[in-house]
Amino acid sequence: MDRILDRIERPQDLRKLSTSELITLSAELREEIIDTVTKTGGHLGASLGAVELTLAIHRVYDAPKDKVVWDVGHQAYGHKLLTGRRDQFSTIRQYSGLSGFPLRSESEYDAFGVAHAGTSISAGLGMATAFDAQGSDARVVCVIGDGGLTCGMAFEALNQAGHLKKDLLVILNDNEWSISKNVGALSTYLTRLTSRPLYRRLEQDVWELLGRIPKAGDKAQEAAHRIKESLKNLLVPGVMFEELGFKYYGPIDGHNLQEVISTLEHLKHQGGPILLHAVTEKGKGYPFAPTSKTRAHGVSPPADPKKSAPAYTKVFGSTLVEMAARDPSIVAITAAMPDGTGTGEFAEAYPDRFFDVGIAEQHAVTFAAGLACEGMKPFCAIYSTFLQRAFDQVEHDVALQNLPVKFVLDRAGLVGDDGPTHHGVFDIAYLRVLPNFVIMSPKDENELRHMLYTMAQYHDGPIALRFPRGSGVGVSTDEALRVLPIGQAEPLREGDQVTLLGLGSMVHPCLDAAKLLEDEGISTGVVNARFVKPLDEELILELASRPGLLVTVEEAQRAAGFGSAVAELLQDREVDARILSIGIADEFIHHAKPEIQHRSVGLTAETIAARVAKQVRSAAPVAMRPSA
Ligand SMILES: Cc1ncc(C[n+]2csc(CCOP(=O)(O)OP(=O)(O)O)c2C)c(N)n1
Repeated sequence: MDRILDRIERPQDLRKLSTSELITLSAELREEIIDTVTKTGGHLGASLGAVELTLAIHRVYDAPKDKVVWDVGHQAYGHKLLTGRRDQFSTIRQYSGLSGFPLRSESEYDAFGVAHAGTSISAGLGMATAFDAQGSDARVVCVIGDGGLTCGMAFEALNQAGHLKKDLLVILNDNEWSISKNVGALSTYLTRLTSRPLYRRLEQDVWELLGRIPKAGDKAQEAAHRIKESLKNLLVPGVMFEELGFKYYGPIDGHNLQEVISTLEHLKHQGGPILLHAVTEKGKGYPFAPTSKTRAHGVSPPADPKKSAPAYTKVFGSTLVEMAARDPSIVAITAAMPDGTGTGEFAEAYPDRFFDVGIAEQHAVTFAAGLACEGMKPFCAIYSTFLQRAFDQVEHDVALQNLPVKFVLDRAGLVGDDGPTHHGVFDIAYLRVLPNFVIMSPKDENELRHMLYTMAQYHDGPIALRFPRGSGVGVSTDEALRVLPIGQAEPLREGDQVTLLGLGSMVHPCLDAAKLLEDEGISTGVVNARFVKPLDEELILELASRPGLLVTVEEAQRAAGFGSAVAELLQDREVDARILSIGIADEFIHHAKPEIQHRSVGLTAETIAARVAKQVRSAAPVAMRPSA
């Protein structure tokens, strides 16, 4: 069938359409997004909820000259479809296809690269300030969700925007949902704003009344303004945005295209910082289950039936609940991701000991530090990539004071389709440099359970545990939990020519690689490193004193990683050993299926074996040191 969508090559084409055609187009956009994303997986709910906002913005503003800055960017699928990427849309999140997020290198319409929340107002304000300095009349529109607005940096930006008074439109896309239901005092405040018909009516009445006063003079205008202000203060608790220097408009129905377009047309010609509050429905048009805890936030492509092992996330969540039953000092903290981090189960079992702080990783860490000061055992569950944002809090508030905060870093390693914004590959580097930290990584779900128990029993300082996205390896789990000796590795297999020292997710690929090497006649041992810090110095020094090659393997950046720690140890002890460090090189890894990513960076059994075999062959027999 002839679709309007197929005629849209650029946003300017929208100007030719009537309102009823735009409404038809909104239905086509939804259909296209649902059809594609249910196959590829991706962020469905946010994009469906933002369809009318997207259409209205591109109808009224003049991108790419005007800049549209999406917060998080997971709601920008409609934007991609309207900005010349319709033909590639089916490749979204696939290897060498479109990114799931706005990306400057992908399109001139993607004004700012994004995926971590809360950045839009800061970036948009920077652009608006640049335009002002350059005398440009380009406009800037930021679109931020009610979840994104819980980020500290969003408020830092509002604070400066209200002060600088540059022309900036912030559209607050309020659907009352973050990934899960949005929580916190700010969310309650926004709900109050959206349920205040009395104020809207009174405000209307005042202006209507004024309209009837012939040629109202300055004094009457001023009096009316005062009446309006006092009504607001009486009926709207806070008027927070106006006090921060923004003109507040709304709330409007973010699905009423006509209303959104006419509001934007009006606002486009207003100066200064403006906040437009639009109320939308997350997942609009998608038949998500009414019980859905995430409003179709993200959907996965059809599951692989072979993968029956439980997800690491799930094992973490249920083990935490199990430990908490016996230990009332255990509390859990998440930054807006109860389901993603597996702490949802804990929230249900122990609601009084569970804290969803909003998208506020920095606060989460220092909040945990305070809890630890007073003898609680805070398990701070944050994805590896999102903890990056709280580095200073981790260093200054936790490590420096040697507080026993327990960091649980899910999605450590390559994450697949979400791509470089979400890979958890820097955590070893950013945690390893901090004195007092213990850092560990389990080889399977059973070891994860013991490591969690070890964390709970460890009181000497901060301790972090990193594990990968996805399923465990399918081992059976011990019922009784036990403490693992801090800094002790686990030898798994003996070999004379090579020892693979694998960390966490790389231990099993190392075991498989050892078999492949053995088949080629290269005798290979494997050690499960378990700890990045402290290292099992005794064992590593002993391994290094043997003839043959010592190979470290980690799913993280090589720079400042686990291999670097081993190399530093050997350098400090003046041990002259042959070592090879396998990890991720100095580059960002594109989105693709994890299997493709692992192969491309050399972290599969086959690629590890090939690399090691090459090294052994090229070095032997010259560099092979005689045994002591
Ligand atoms: C710093 C950071 N922490 C966590 C996340 C994970 N995350 C992705 S989307 C999202 C919720 C965003 O909610 P909102 O801004 O209201 O947008 P909506 O999905 O409702 O449109 C979260 C927590 C993130 N992207 N960035």
